[in-house]
Parts: sequence; structure tokens; C-alpha cells
Amino acid sequence: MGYGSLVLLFGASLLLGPAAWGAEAKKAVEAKPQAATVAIADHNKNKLFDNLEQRLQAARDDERLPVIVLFGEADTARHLEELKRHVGPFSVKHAYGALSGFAAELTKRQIELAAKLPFIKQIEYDEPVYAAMQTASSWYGTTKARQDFGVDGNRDGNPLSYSKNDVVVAVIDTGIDAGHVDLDGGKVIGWKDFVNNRTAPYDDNGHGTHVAGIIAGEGQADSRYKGVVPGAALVGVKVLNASGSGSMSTVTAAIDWCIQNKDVYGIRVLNLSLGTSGSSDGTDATS
Ligand SMILES: [Ca+2]
Ligand SMILES: [Ca+2]
Ligand SMILES: [Ca+2]
Repeated sequence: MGYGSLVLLFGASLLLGPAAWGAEAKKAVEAKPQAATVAIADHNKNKLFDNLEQRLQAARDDERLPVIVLFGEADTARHLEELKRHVGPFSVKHAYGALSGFAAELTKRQIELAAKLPFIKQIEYDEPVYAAMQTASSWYGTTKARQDFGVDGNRDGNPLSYSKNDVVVAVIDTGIDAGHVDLDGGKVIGWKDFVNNRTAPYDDNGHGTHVAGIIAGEGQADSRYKGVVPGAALVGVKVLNASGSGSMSTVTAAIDWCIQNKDVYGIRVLNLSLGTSGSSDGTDATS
């Protein structure tokens, strides 16, 4: 999955306004991925994605590789038990719920055995992902939408308070600093931390806070940097660590969590300002 395809798949571009480049954003951009290599797709339809097959060729039989496995039918728990009976034990990193599948480190031998089982749909290499910065400007139409139609994200009647009845955007990133002057006052109405399992919102990198500010910043620190929809509420989902990096399986776990908690927080939009090397054809687990 390339950076561009993430934006298209999740509609993130609609919410990314003019970039305010700060030290935090620069720090994140320094961690950008290398040039694209192998496609994130299964061209020869043998259930093994190209990015995984390339690594399998170079791996020893007992070497462990991080993978994302999808099942053909629902019920992750039942298929996981069935798979372990066939290929032997392994520890699960993420078991998905809205999606039928999981992420884990499997040996080359386990992967090759799994690919032959009928209930396995596909196996992908779990690509590392990196924070990225969007340079969208007014030609995305965000300024015009606000001016012409009064689109500001507030939908619960009070532009100064935030609830699940406002437009709610889940920011899947490094976290959100909910004490920032432009993001405080209860704007962050939900939080999930897939990196350190902390229960209160924080951001140990700065990229997620920067992105959250572009989406929904109140503009109190500097009115020139008011967000695209200052009345929107946010849900922070931390998938990238303090260095701004993570893995595709964790991004997928975050999307899975957002879908399962969509009604709890009124989530309407997912924002993923991150990318990886390689381009997907839309059949990978994250898509
Ligand atoms: Ca293949
Ligand atoms: Ca409101
Ligand atoms: Ca404020």
C-alpha cells in the first residue's frame, strides 16, 4: 500500500488542509519510507502476497516472519484454533474482529503449510509503516466548502463543546495531545493505544497532534492555523511509536477497532496520514 492509495481508500484527503510545517512534522517526515519495491498483492494467486514470497525465498525454514493472515470466512477464534492444529503453536499479535484474520510471527514452514489450507484466504508480509505529511492545499476544496456551505464539523448544536453527535474523526497515528490549546475542552472524545496500552490520550512523537490540528484545531494558538473542521470531535488511535513507525497489522487492528466502536463514538471518518513502501492492488487486509 502506497501513501496515495491510503488517502484514496479512506478519504483522508478531504480533511487535510494547508500544511503548517513545524519541528514536529519535520521529525516525522525524516522517518519516511524507502522507495517502493514489491507490490502488496498476490499476482500468481497462490495465497502468498508478492512482498512475502520475496522474503520467503531468502528465509530459512525456522525463520520467523511477521505476517497478516486472512481467513475465507468469519470467526477468527475458531479458525485460529484450527490453524494451530495444522501448523503448530504461535503467539498472536492481533486477532481481528470486524475482519476475519490475525497478525503474528510465523516460521517459513508454518507459512507454507498454512497457504495450502482451504480456510486460509491470503497471507501478507506485515509491512512497517511510517508517519507521513500531506501537503494538500485549497484546491482540495476544503476552504470553499467551509466558506460556501458552513461546513465546520459541529453537528450537535454547540460549536464550543464536543460530542459523538458532532462529525467525529478517528486519527490513526502517533496519538493526540488532548491538552493542546487547539485540541482541548473535551475535543478528544475517545482513545485507544495499540502501542503502550495507556488509557489517557498522549502523543510522544507530535505527528498525530499535528495532523489532528490540521483536521480540527480550534485556531486559538494562531487563527491562521485553524483546522479544516474546527467543530469536529476526535478519537485518537495510537499505532505509531515515539519514532513515528509501526506496522501494517497494527494499522489494521486500529481500523478494525474503529469499525467495532463506530457507534460508541459516532466515528464518521478515519484519517491515516501514513504510508509504507510498495503499492497495494486493494486486496490486502488493511484495504
Ligand atoms: Ca503469490
Ligand atoms: Ca459541538
Ligand atoms: Ca481550546
